[in-house]
Amino acid sequence: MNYDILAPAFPYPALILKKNSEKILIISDLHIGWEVSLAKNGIHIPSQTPKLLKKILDLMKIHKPTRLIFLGDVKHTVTGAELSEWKEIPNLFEKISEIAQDIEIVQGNHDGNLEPLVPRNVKFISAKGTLLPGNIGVFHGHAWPSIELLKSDYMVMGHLHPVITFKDSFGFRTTKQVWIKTECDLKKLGLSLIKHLGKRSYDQINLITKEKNRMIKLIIMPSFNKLLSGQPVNMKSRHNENLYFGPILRSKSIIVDEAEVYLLDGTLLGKIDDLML
Ligand SMILES: [Mn+2]
Repeated sequence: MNYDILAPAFPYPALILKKNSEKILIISDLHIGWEVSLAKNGIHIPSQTPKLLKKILDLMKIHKPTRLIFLGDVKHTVTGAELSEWKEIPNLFEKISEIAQDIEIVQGNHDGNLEPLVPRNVKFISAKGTLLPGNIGVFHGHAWPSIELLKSDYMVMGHLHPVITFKDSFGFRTTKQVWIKTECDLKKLGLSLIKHLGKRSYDQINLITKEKNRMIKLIIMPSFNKLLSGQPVNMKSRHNENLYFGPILRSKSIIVDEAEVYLLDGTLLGKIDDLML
Protein backbone atom coordinates (compact mmCIF):
# COMPACT_ATOMS: atom_id res chain seq x y z
CA MET A 1 0.00 0.00 0.00
CA ASN A 2 1.19 3.51 -0.65
CA TYR A 3 1.32 4.37 3.02
CA ASP A 4 2.29 7.98 2.29
CA ILE A 5 -1.23 8.72 1.08
CA LEU A 6 -3.48 5.89 2.21
CA ALA A 7 -3.03 3.66 5.24
CA PRO A 8 -5.24 1.51 7.43
CA ALA A 9 -5.58 2.79 10.99
CA PHE A 10 -4.50 -0.55 12.47
CA PRO A 11 -6.01 -2.09 14.61
CA TYR A 12 -9.16 -0.16 13.72
CA PRO A 13 -11.19 -1.09 10.64
CA ALA A 14 -10.65 2.41 9.28
CA LEU A 15 -8.56 4.13 6.61
CA ILE A 16 -6.62 7.37 6.80
CA LEU A 17 -6.04 9.36 3.61
CA LYS A 18 -3.44 12.10 3.84
CA LYS A 19 -2.95 14.51 0.96
CA ASN A 20 -1.54 18.02 1.32
CA SER A 21 -3.36 19.59 4.25
CA GLU A 22 -6.26 17.15 4.16
CA LYS A 23 -6.61 14.17 6.41
CA ILE A 24 -9.64 12.00 5.69
CA LEU A 25 -10.91 9.29 8.00
CA ILE A 26 -12.87 6.63 6.10
CA ILE A 27 -15.05 4.01 7.80
CA SER A 28 -17.63 1.66 6.34
CA ASP A 29 -20.65 -0.45 7.26
CA LEU A 30 -21.83 0.64 10.70
CA HIS A 31 -25.21 -1.02 10.19
CA ILE A 32 -26.79 0.83 13.11
CA GLY A 33 -29.94 -0.97 14.17
CA TRP A 34 -28.62 -4.40 13.26
CA GLU A 35 -29.52 -5.56 16.77
CA VAL A 36 -33.18 -4.80 16.08
CA SER A 37 -33.24 -7.24 13.19
CA LEU A 38 -31.66 -9.85 15.48
CA ALA A 39 -34.30 -9.26 18.15
CA LYS A 40 -36.93 -10.21 15.60
CA ASN A 41 -35.30 -13.62 15.51
CA GLY A 42 -35.38 -13.86 19.28
CA ILE A 43 -31.75 -12.85 19.90
CA HIS A 44 -31.48 -9.88 22.22
CA ILE A 45 -28.19 -8.06 22.57
CA PRO A 46 -27.61 -4.53 23.88
CA SER A 47 -27.37 -1.68 21.39
CA GLN A 48 -23.91 -1.50 19.83
CA THR A 49 -24.27 2.18 18.94
CA PRO A 50 -22.51 3.60 22.05
CA LYS A 51 -19.53 1.34 21.28
CA LEU A 52 -19.48 2.45 17.65
CA LEU A 53 -19.60 6.10 18.70
CA LYS A 54 -16.77 5.64 21.19
CA LYS A 55 -14.63 3.95 18.58
CA ILE A 56 -15.24 6.78 16.09
CA LEU A 57 -14.44 9.44 18.72
CA ASP A 58 -11.26 7.54 19.72
CA LEU A 59 -10.15 7.45 16.10
CA MET A 60 -10.82 11.17 15.73
CA LYS A 61 -8.81 11.91 18.85
CA ILE A 62 -5.87 9.88 17.57
CA HIS A 63 -5.85 11.03 13.95
CA LYS A 64 -7.54 14.46 14.06
CA PRO A 65 -9.07 14.18 10.58
CA THR A 66 -10.19 17.22 8.59
CA ARG A 67 -12.91 15.16 6.91
CA LEU A 68 -14.89 12.08 7.87
CA ILE A 69 -16.36 9.78 5.22
CA PHE A 70 -18.82 6.98 5.92
CA LEU A 71 -18.52 4.53 3.04
CA GLY A 72 -22.11 3.34 3.11
CA ASP A 73 -24.50 1.27 5.19
CA VAL A 74 -24.64 3.64 8.14
CA LYS A 75 -27.93 2.05 9.07
CA HIS A 76 -29.18 -1.48 8.80
CA THR A 77 -32.83 -1.54 7.77
CA VAL A 78 -32.93 -1.26 4.01
CA THR A 79 -35.92 1.01 3.71
CA GLY A 80 -37.54 3.11 6.37
CA ALA A 81 -36.12 3.30 9.83
CA GLU A 82 -36.72 1.25 12.95
CA LEU A 83 -37.76 3.08 16.08
CA SER A 84 -34.32 2.72 17.68
CA GLU A 85 -32.61 4.13 14.60
CA TRP A 86 -34.75 7.26 14.76
CA LYS A 87 -33.10 7.99 18.08
CA GLU A 88 -29.64 6.48 17.83
CA ILE A 89 -28.57 7.77 14.42
CA PRO A 90 -29.32 11.46 15.14
CA ASN A 91 -27.60 11.14 18.53
CA LEU A 92 -24.48 9.60 17.04
CA PHE A 93 -24.19 12.19 14.27
CA GLU A 94 -24.84 15.11 16.59
CA LYS A 95 -22.01 13.99 18.87
CA ILE A 96 -19.65 13.54 15.92
CA SER A 97 -20.71 16.90 14.45
CA GLU A 98 -19.58 18.62 17.62
CA ILE A 99 -15.98 17.87 16.69
CA ALA A 100 -16.06 17.20 12.95
CA GLN A 101 -16.83 19.99 10.48
CA ASP A 102 -16.86 17.99 7.32
CA ILE A 103 -18.91 14.77 7.34
CA GLU A 104 -19.94 12.89 4.22
CA ILE A 105 -21.94 9.72 3.64
CA VAL A 106 -21.53 7.63 0.50
CA GLN A 107 -24.87 5.90 -0.07
CA GLY A 108 -24.92 2.17 0.62
CA ASN A 109 -27.71 -0.29 -0.12
CA HIS A 110 -29.01 0.01 3.46
CA ASP A 111 -29.17 3.80 3.54
CA GLY A 112 -32.67 4.49 2.24
CA ASN A 113 -34.34 7.35 4.12
CA LEU A 114 -31.17 8.12 6.06
CA GLU A 115 -31.12 11.81 5.19
CA PRO A 116 -33.82 12.96 7.65
CA LEU A 117 -31.92 11.21 10.46
CA VAL A 118 -28.66 13.14 10.20
CA PRO A 119 -27.84 16.82 10.78
CA ARG A 120 -28.12 19.09 7.76
CA ASN A 121 -24.40 19.75 7.51
CA VAL A 122 -23.80 16.08 6.64
CA LYS A 123 -23.30 15.74 2.88
CA PHE A 124 -24.50 12.81 0.81
CA ILE A 125 -22.55 11.27 -2.06
CA SER A 126 -24.24 8.92 -4.55
CA ALA A 127 -23.55 5.18 -4.44
CA LYS A 128 -21.41 5.65 -7.56
CA GLY A 129 -18.82 7.17 -5.29
CA THR A 130 -16.36 10.02 -5.61
CA LEU A 131 -12.72 10.67 -6.42
CA LEU A 132 -10.81 11.97 -3.40
CA PRO A 133 -7.49 13.84 -3.33
CA GLY A 134 -4.55 11.61 -4.27
CA ASN A 135 -6.65 9.79 -6.91
CA ILE A 136 -8.40 7.64 -4.33
CA GLY A 137 -11.82 6.53 -5.59
CA VAL A 138 -14.31 5.53 -2.92
CA PHE A 139 -17.70 3.85 -3.38
CA HIS A 140 -19.83 1.46 -1.33
CA GLY A 141 -19.67 -1.54 -3.68
CA HIS A 142 -23.28 -2.66 -4.23
CA ALA A 143 -23.61 -0.48 -7.35
CA TRP A 144 -21.32 0.39 -10.27
CA PRO A 145 -18.77 3.12 -9.60
CA SER A 146 -18.93 6.28 -11.71
CA ILE A 147 -16.79 6.71 -14.85
CA GLU A 148 -14.71 9.23 -12.90
CA LEU A 149 -13.51 6.44 -10.61
CA LEU A 150 -11.70 4.79 -13.52
CA LYS A 151 -9.09 7.51 -12.99
CA SER A 152 -8.32 6.16 -9.51
CA ASP A 153 -4.91 4.85 -8.49
CA TYR A 154 -6.70 3.17 -5.60
CA MET A 155 -10.34 2.21 -5.28
CA VAL A 156 -11.79 1.61 -1.84
CA MET A 157 -15.06 -0.19 -1.16
CA GLY A 158 -17.03 -1.67 1.73
CA HIS A 159 -20.21 -3.73 1.41
CA LEU A 160 -18.55 -7.17 1.55
CA HIS A 161 -17.64 -7.26 5.28
CA PRO A 162 -14.78 -9.64 4.44
CA VAL A 163 -13.84 -12.26 7.02
CA ILE A 164 -11.53 -15.23 6.99
CA THR A 165 -12.45 -18.61 8.41
CA PHE A 166 -9.91 -20.64 10.35
CA LYS A 167 -10.37 -24.33 11.06
CA ASP A 168 -8.35 -26.07 13.76
CA SER A 169 -7.39 -29.75 13.82
CA PHE A 170 -10.57 -30.59 15.75
CA GLY A 171 -12.65 -29.01 13.03
CA PHE A 172 -13.66 -25.97 15.11
CA ARG A 173 -14.16 -22.86 13.05
CA THR A 174 -13.53 -19.24 13.95
CA THR A 175 -13.80 -16.17 11.79
CA LYS A 176 -11.80 -12.95 11.86
CA GLN A 177 -12.43 -9.69 10.08
CA VAL A 178 -9.92 -8.91 7.36
CA TRP A 179 -8.76 -6.30 4.87
CA ILE A 180 -8.53 -7.38 1.25
CA LYS A 181 -5.97 -5.75 -1.03
CA THR A 182 -5.89 -6.63 -4.67
CA GLU A 183 -5.91 -5.17 -8.17
CA CYS A 184 -8.50 -4.38 -10.77
CA ASP A 185 -7.84 -4.44 -14.52
CA LEU A 186 -8.78 -0.98 -15.73
CA LYS A 187 -9.51 -2.08 -19.29
CA LYS A 188 -11.83 -4.92 -18.21
CA LEU A 189 -13.62 -2.68 -15.74
CA GLY A 190 -14.04 -0.05 -18.45
CA LEU A 191 -15.59 -2.60 -20.82
CA SER A 192 -17.99 -3.79 -18.12
CA LEU A 193 -18.97 -0.23 -17.40
CA ILE A 194 -19.65 0.39 -21.10
CA LYS A 195 -21.91 -2.70 -21.11
CA HIS A 196 -23.72 -1.32 -18.10
CA LEU A 197 -24.02 2.31 -19.22
CA GLY A 198 -24.51 1.71 -22.93
CA LYS A 199 -22.55 2.67 -26.05
CA ARG A 200 -22.96 6.36 -25.44
CA SER A 201 -20.43 6.08 -22.64
CA TYR A 202 -17.83 4.45 -24.94
CA ASP A 203 -15.86 7.55 -25.95
CA GLN A 204 -15.71 8.93 -22.45
CA ILE A 205 -14.58 5.62 -20.94
CA ASN A 206 -12.19 4.78 -23.77
CA LEU A 207 -10.44 8.09 -23.24
CA ILE A 208 -9.54 6.99 -19.71
CA THR A 209 -8.84 3.29 -20.32
CA LYS A 210 -6.89 3.45 -23.57
CA GLU A 211 -3.77 5.24 -22.29
CA LYS A 212 -2.00 2.16 -21.00
CA ASN A 213 -2.63 -1.26 -19.49
CA ARG A 214 -3.09 0.01 -16.02
CA MET A 215 -4.14 -1.83 -12.88
CA ILE A 216 -6.10 -0.01 -10.19
CA LYS A 217 -5.30 -1.10 -6.64
CA LEU A 218 -8.45 -2.19 -4.84
CA ILE A 219 -8.99 -2.20 -1.10
CA ILE A 220 -12.04 -3.89 0.44
CA MET A 221 -12.59 -2.54 3.95
CA PRO A 222 -13.72 -4.60 6.94
CA SER A 223 -17.01 -3.49 8.48
CA PHE A 224 -16.72 -0.99 11.34
CA ASN A 225 -19.39 -2.88 13.25
CA LYS A 226 -17.47 -5.97 14.28
CA LEU A 227 -20.50 -8.07 15.23
CA LEU A 228 -21.86 -8.24 11.71
CA SER A 229 -21.64 -11.43 9.80
CA GLY A 230 -19.41 -11.23 6.77
CA GLN A 231 -18.38 -12.92 3.59
CA PRO A 232 -15.81 -15.67 4.25
CA VAL A 233 -13.33 -15.09 1.45
CA ASN A 234 -11.58 -18.46 1.76
CA MET A 235 -14.46 -20.94 1.62
CA LYS A 236 -14.20 -22.99 -1.53
CA SER A 237 -17.76 -24.25 -1.75
CA ARG A 238 -19.28 -20.80 -1.77
CA HIS A 239 -16.19 -19.00 -3.03
CA ASN A 240 -17.58 -17.74 -6.27
CA GLU A 241 -20.95 -16.46 -5.20
CA ASN A 242 -19.41 -14.85 -2.15
CA LEU A 243 -16.54 -12.88 -3.50
CA TYR A 244 -18.36 -11.95 -6.67
CA PHE A 245 -20.74 -9.92 -4.58
CA GLY A 246 -21.74 -6.64 -6.18
CA PRO A 247 -21.27 -5.68 -9.85
CA ILE A 248 -17.59 -4.78 -9.78
CA LEU A 249 -16.62 -8.08 -8.16
CA ARG A 250 -18.79 -9.97 -10.63
CA SER A 251 -17.27 -8.08 -13.57
CA LYS A 252 -14.21 -10.38 -13.56
CA SER A 253 -11.94 -7.35 -13.64
CA ILE A 254 -10.79 -8.06 -10.08
CA ILE A 255 -7.89 -10.38 -9.36
CA VAL A 256 -9.25 -12.76 -6.73
CA ASP A 257 -6.78 -15.62 -6.24
CA GLU A 258 -3.83 -13.31 -5.70
CA ALA A 259 -5.72 -10.95 -3.40
CA GLU A 260 -3.84 -10.28 -0.16
CA VAL A 261 -5.59 -10.83 3.15
CA TYR A 262 -4.64 -8.80 6.24
CA LEU A 263 -5.92 -9.08 9.81
CA LEU A 264 -7.10 -5.91 11.56
CA ASP A 265 -3.75 -5.64 13.36
CA GLY A 266 -1.98 -5.51 10.02
CA THR A 267 -0.73 -9.11 9.89
CA LEU A 268 -0.48 -10.30 6.31
CA LEU A 269 -2.02 -13.78 6.23
CA GLY A 270 -1.23 -14.42 2.58
CA LYS A 271 -3.04 -14.72 -0.69
CA ILE A 272 -6.64 -15.91 -0.86
CA ASP A 273 -5.64 -18.86 -3.03
CA ASP A 274 -3.23 -20.12 -0.32
CA LEU A 275 -5.81 -19.66 2.43
CA MET A 276 -8.65 -21.65 0.90
CA LEU A 277 -10.25 -24.22 3.18
MN1 LIG B 1 -23.75 -2.84 1.79
